[in-house]
Amino acid sequence: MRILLHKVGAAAAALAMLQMAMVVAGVAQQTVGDCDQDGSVTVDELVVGVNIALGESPVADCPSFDADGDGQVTIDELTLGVNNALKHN
Ligand SMILES: [Ca+2]
Ligand SMILES: [Ca+2]
Repeated sequence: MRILLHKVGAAAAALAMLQMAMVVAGVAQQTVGDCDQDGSVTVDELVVGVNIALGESPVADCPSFDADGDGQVTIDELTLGVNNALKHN
């Protein structure tokens, strides 16, 4: 009985680690600046990001530009978006 409990505990721990890995992978897969989640960053999406950075549009217009989730789009996040646009075009 004790061995069985030990195995159940190990399986639960392994499952928890797997779930965490999947969450991390999901975050890593998100492309910064890809507003419509189609896998590429287009020029119009970059314009949306610039407008958010300038405070002329709300972050809600393209939350994928806010890579660190602080509610603002900064120059480094715009740069990530531009790099992603260059990668996919
Ligand atoms: Ca896109
Ligand atoms: Ca941010």
